Amino acid sequence: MQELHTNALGQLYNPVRQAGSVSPAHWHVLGAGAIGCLFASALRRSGCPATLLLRAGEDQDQATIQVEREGQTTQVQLGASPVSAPGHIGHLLVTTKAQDVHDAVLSVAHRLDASSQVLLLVNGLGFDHTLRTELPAPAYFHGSTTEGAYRLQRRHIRHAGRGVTRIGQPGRDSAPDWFGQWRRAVSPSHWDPLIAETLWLKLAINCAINPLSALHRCSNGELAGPQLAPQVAALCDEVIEVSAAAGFAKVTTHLHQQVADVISATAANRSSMLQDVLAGRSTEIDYINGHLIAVARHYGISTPHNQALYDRIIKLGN
Ligand code: KPL
Repeated sequence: MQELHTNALGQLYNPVRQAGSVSPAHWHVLGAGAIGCLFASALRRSGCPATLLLRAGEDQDQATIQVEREGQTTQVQLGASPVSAPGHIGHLLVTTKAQDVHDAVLSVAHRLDASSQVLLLVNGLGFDHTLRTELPAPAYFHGSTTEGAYRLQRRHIRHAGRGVTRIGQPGRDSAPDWFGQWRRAVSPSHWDPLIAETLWLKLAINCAINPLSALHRCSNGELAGPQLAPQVAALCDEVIEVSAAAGFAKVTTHLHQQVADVISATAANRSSMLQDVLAGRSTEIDYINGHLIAVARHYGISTPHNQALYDRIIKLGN
């Protein structure tokens, strides 16, 4: 009898029949935060081998992830491997903070080659330029997700809200072989031929929400109030101007409304940057407003509102 597996939505399926003769990709995961744990456990539960990559000094070959969802806790057993181990990595999922991507991927460079597929599911933009020059061999993919998960304890997360995951490679219309299995594990996932636009829109929205909420230590919803809404609008205006210069005019046509929609849909949430500031972690500001400012500079555009917020976040010293 064939073994049935459960995908992240709790649906049963037969991985062998659905995947044809393709053996499941073995995913290694760098960055065991909330999203890393969520996707690693979903991949494992759907029948893909999945291994957490451990920092130097951590020495174990098994790891357990606990996922709380709608009051129920599921334990998922995965492989574990120190980054310094020798084995080849065919499929690498990177879910670190933007500022950690470069060093994290380089720490497993000896395990990657031209056949390796590296999926960067990371906030912000511009974190991979140096990496791609220093390590050009693997195929790099980008992703963006609206799945809502947060960390309760180490490798113990709550899956608070279902979202959509988009994956793509700029300039590539069709999905690679591994995407069929990925999609059964992490559902719903879409192959996105316009991933560059998707990532730019996410950046645009994050520029307007993240630093303001982090500086005022307020929930996303408070940005809609009379004191902060004009600042959100001023940030959006600058982002729209830079977007037009950078070839993303269409992406930000409705930016004011899109930002208002995200603020209202996530009203009770703390932005990821506020969470970083409150936890004393470094922020992703260089890869959000910092990236926008760098692109603006390239086109000779001044962005005083984004610059002022950038400077204030940098001054926090995280
Ligand atoms: O992506 C987010 C973040 O916090 O980084 C938003 C959309 C702003 C939700 O909080």
